[in-house]
Amino acid sequence: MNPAKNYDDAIHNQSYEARYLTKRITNESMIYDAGRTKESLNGYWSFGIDQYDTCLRARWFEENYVDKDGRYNPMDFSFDEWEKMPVPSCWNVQKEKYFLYEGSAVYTRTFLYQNHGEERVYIKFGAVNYDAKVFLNKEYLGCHKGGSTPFYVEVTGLLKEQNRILVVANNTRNKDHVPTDNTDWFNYGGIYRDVEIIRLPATFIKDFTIALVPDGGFDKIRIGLAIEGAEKNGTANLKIGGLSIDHTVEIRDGLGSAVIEVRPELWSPDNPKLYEASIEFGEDIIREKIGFREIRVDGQEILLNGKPIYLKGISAHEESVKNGKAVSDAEIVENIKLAKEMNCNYMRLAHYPHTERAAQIADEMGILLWEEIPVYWSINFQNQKTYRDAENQLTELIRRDRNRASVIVWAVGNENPDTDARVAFMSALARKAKELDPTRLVSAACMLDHVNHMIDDRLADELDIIGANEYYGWYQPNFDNLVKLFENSKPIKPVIITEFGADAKAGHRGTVDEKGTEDCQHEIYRKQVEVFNRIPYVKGTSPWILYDFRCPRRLHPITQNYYNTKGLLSEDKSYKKLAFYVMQHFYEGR
Ligand code: GCB
Repeated sequence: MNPAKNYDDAIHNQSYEARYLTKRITNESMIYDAGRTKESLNGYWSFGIDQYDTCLRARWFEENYVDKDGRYNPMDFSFDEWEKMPVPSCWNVQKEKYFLYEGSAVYTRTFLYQNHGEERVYIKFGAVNYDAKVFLNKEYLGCHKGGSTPFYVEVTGLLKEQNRILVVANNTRNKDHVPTDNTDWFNYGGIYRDVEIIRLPATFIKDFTIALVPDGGFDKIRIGLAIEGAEKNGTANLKIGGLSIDHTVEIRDGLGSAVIEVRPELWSPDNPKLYEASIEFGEDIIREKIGFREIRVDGQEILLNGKPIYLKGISAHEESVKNGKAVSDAEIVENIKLAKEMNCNYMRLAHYPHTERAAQIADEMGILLWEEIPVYWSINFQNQKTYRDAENQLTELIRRDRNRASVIVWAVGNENPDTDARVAFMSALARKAKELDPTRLVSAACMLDHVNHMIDDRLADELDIIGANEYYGWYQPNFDNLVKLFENSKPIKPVIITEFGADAKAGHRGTVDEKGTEDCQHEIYRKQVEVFNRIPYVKGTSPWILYDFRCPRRLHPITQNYYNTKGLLSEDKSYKKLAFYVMQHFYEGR
């Protein structure tokens, strides 16, 4: 054994992780970046699977680290000789040997930087699953937890002409994480969304909200601003060309807000009208396309722009066979087109925040969205750290997407057991969502009482819409109990059937009783929609799911083969199953 080589590891074997947990990157360092110019750090990064976390233990990021006693802890290779991995991407789909890998991987690249007069600089990561530790020029900058939301690292004063950035990305599942170690989807790994540099002036717009005031009048827009930097007082200027708005907003102690009387043309799935808006403060300017619409609940009705709407939806994971979670714009457009072909006006983006591009594209194409955080099944509701992690992910999602007209629902979880700890945990999240965004609806996909056949969840008190997942005809074999469930339930709020469905291998045919066939799936869909049509308080559905998706828990060799086959299309979306047409027909008539 070479003692020098193992020196650091031996000392820190017990505690090396703790060293990196002190600096957390949270929503506090978030900056509003939609509509800003950014520079890409995407491309081919040097990449190494680091199964034993040697980078963190032996400080590879310091590149031949010498400890305080002068002992030398060498790296016996150079990063530049490593294999290359595209960023963004999921390592699982880049090489077969990485397909099932869970653990740490080191990503690093060099880049040149020249100051163009900016005084603050950030690096944005669109998403890294699950845990990311970021190093710049041998210095540790911090750790972000949460696999689907963006994070921002300030690098002001740390950039040189030649720089090395290094990220340790770790997708190990953990019972205290959000999601926990057990889910019904594939656990992809890597830096799978864009990495970008953002250059800013000394004082800049840190946060920006703009929305129609949801009072039923459609004649007021509220804008909110948060400024960071030395100049905390002054005036900001909002311009919306198409509405002849040129409005001054007073900024005091870094905050400003204004209500502007104006009657915009309203955004809806049928008329996805977007206005070009710009907001300027000092040397900083953000330019964005903004839609204005109102979403509200009145008794058991959901009102879009004051009119009752039935949410004709479909659930979708963020996945493609080729790219894993690193879906392209073309794939998002394809999904929305397929949903529209099914006559949908709405999609449920399950079970975690999808890329911000999804909501931006939905704004353009006109489809309503449910966005969700991965408070999925039995996470550790007792653990305060788990709560903080969930709340941070919720905050990062809402602050990222709250100017998107397409997004109408923030969902705080899916199918969680009804314990006191869970009710407290998720009620706090629902309240947080309302605090961050009073203009949208809050919901959760609730589990039903399958003993008494009732929609009965204590969390419902905190929700605007009750989401109900039910699998009558599939996991609950006696279909008649679905009718009982609706008879027994007396919700005072709108209910949407957030999930129903059945497995069917594409092209696999048989009788309606043969599980795993398209015929059985078709029959379950046919019976389901027939019942929904008779229940006045059901105000929408988002069946499970648009297309088949990878899932390590699905082992049936013929009908599953490590895929959840509840899709209405095959996993590559090339084939529509019979049930697709049931939904197309059902939605056509609503
Ligand atoms: C559910 C879950 C979803 C699963 C689905 C299934 O209730 O919410 O994530 O994939 O059931 O297929 O069992």
